Amino acid sequence: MLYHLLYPLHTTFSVFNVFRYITFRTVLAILSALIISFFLTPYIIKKFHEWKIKSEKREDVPERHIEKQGTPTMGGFVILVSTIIPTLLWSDLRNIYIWVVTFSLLSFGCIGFMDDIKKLKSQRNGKGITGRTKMVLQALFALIICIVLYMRSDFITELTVPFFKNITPRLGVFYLLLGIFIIVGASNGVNLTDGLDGLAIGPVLTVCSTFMLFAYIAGNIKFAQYLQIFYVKGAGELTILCGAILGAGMGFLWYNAYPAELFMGDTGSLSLGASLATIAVIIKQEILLVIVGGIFVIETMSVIIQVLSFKWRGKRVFRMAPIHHHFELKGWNEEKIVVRFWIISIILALIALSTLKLR
Ligand code: 57M
Repeated sequence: MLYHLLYPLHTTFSVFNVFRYITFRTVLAILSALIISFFLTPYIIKKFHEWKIKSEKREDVPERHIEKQGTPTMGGFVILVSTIIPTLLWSDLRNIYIWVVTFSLLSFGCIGFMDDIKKLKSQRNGKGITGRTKMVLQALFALIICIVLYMRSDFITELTVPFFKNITPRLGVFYLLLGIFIIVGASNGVNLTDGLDGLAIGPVLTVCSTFMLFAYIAGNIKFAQYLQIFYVKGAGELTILCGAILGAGMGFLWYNAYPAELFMGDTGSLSLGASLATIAVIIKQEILLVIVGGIFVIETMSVIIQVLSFKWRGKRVFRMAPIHHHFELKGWNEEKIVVRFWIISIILALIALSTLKLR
């Protein structure tokens, strides 16, 4: 909104011309998201303590988690507020992609919110909405997102295969299935990862920073042609949205770093995962998400392997899945696991960046 108010003033005062630039508005989005998140979170923590919005009590957790019970949850609410306000302030609101990703944040945030509220109401068994209901709602919202994108005349149903510039399989209508799979998968991947202080938000920040750059390049015809990636008209505005997630995420991490004063809850994890995947679908970097979001993939795979192995062989592969619990039970410190996972995530982001030149 401020963009629409301030930029037209450039005809009278040339200084306002600066609001034309995506880079400048991205910096403003990062800073305003950081400030909102930084100052709103302590207030929310205080209120959530008063309203008893605290994480559930469970007995089946590694010992160290017992002392975490009672930590306020649903911090995703602050992440959503401090992402959406700066996005609305600094981006071009005529851009469809801004609205699609905002819808993704809000719709998956609502599913998470319903789950968190249900868990709070059933404190004794910590049960949220059923897995089936969650999955149906996720698939439904992902379908809406994919259909809106698919209906656009300029939507590309080809896939970018990292490292192979000449291989771009065209999926046609099957793209819808892939899109739904990626959005639902990423949403659940972030959710499964969110089990230690700072563990999920760290990789979210690296994915988001990487996509910030890719969105900028994809939306700029000269850069896209030079780096031989798909040009997506209008995708550049998503740089601002990525900046807002980055700022909001850093503000959240300030309080979620060990020992966490607030958890993001499903409200945060489901919405962040879905929105990053939606951005990947728009900027045509679906497979790259698997690389840069490798931590979420590893965590999800560990659960799948564990469940299948137990079903078929009656034996566990890991001491406990998702894999961060395995390292905890091996005696690694929580901070060590988290920082090591962050390091892996940064390395994966560097590999993702290298795909711009190695192809
Ligand atoms: C929810 N919730 C955290 C917090 C956070 C199929 C199965 C693998 C599902 C999985 C599961 O339920 N995963 C999703 C995980 C919980 O955190 C809350 O949940 C939100 C995220 N959804 O924002 O509100 C606890 O995690 C800890 N935490 C932190 N710091 C944070 O910043 O320390 C969270 C955020 C918090 C806190 O202790 O209370 C969670 O882990 O419960 N289930 C599992 O993960 C279970 N695994 C399991 O059963 N493995 C089996 C099979 C099925 C694969 C096996 O290995 O044999 C574990 N869940 C729990 N205890 N609670 C097992 C141990």
